[in-house]
Amino acid sequence: MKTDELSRRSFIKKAGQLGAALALSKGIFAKNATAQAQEKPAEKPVFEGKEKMIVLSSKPITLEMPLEGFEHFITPTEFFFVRNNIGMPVTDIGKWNLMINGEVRSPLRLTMNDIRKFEEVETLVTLECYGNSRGFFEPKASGNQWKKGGIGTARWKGIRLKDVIEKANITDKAKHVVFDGADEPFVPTAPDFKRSIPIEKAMGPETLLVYEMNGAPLPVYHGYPLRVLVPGWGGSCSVKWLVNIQVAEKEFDSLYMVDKYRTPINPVKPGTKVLPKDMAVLTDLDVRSIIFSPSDGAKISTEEVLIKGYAWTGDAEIERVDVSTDSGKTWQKAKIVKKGGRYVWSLWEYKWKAQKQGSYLLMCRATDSKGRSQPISANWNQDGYLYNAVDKVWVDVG
Ligand SMILES: Nc1nc2c(c(=O)[nH]1)N[C@H]1C(S)=C(S)[C@@H](COP(=O)(O)O)O[C@H]1N2
Ligand SMILES: [Mo]
Repeated sequence: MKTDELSRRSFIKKAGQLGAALALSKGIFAKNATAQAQEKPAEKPVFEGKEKMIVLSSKPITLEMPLEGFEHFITPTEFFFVRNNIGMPVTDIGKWNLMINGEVRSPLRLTMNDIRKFEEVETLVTLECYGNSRGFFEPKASGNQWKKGGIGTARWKGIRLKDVIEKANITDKAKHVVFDGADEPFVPTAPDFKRSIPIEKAMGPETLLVYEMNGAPLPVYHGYPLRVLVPGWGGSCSVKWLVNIQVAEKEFDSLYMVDKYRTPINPVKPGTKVLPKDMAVLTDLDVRSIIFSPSDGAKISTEEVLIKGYAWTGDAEIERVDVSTDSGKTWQKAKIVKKGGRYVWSLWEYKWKAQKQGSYLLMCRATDSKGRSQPISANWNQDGYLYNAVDKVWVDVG
């Protein structure tokens, strides 16, 4: 989707150019400040408001949450991961509107004021990139090498997508809903980021159009002024900087549907290349749990330690989490200390006291209400999606 020239500028800055980056991060554009920022390329990229993040890539911007971010049940915005596939647009709200067209009897063009008139919903939702933890696949899968931090939980405020779609009055042909954001590729020949979800998920009461995150207007990084939020499904369904919702008969056929975000229909041996026709578009997330404390390689004492982690899943609920402290020989039930419920991660703990010094392999495994559980080694796929093997953390007790 085309916006103005400013949309292609990124948030990269270097120390001493705080002003320009700050103006950008707030969506207040200062023309000469940005020109300066561009003349002197950043030596080490730092992203305003996201200084504590691990930079996986700067163009497009991909920022991973460090382990310390997991200490917060609701992820502070400064720790919330960022995944852009192409550019990042800064929207002038005075010019912005949302178009709803396609297989509808009454196409709509809504301003932010119109959006605000629908019934407001505020809820916690955990968002995870389909590629989170790709960095753990063996052999290596191509793409951003995420560890555990391609996930976060925020308090989102917005309206139900279903209310907007119902107002537009869909035809009998409506089977999919295509979302387009204002972001553009860095080169005109590269494909735009546009994705679709099936109408059933779009009409689910959980699927939202959100304009607030953690009590503040949606930051530019996360889709200002409006994004889709598709709980339980991978982050790529939750299209940011939304400008168009097109109701369609068919699944959208862009690169981001036909080539990416697909997984083999039948499991394959690690390293096997599969053609798109033998793959299907990803839908809901799989069941998963991680340990965030202690961290891998940590040195701990023979005193009692608290093993802490999260568990989450797709269109289901977490039923239980089991922990092993002896390389998977025996498993004990962890205590769920904060149950997130559907679409929100659950915080769990397990008290453990090592009997003697040595190296220990800690593991965790969650089970969900669909009866799904985590495999010992991940289901390998060439693009490294949906990594959900039992988490493995080595600790040294000494
Ligand atoms: N318009 C647009 N929406 C997008 C993307 C994008 O590149 N462009 N990236 C998607 C992907 S792959 C993910 S994982 C989530 C990340 O959301 P976040 O950056 O707010 O954490 O946004 C999704 N929405
Ligand atoms: Mo993603």
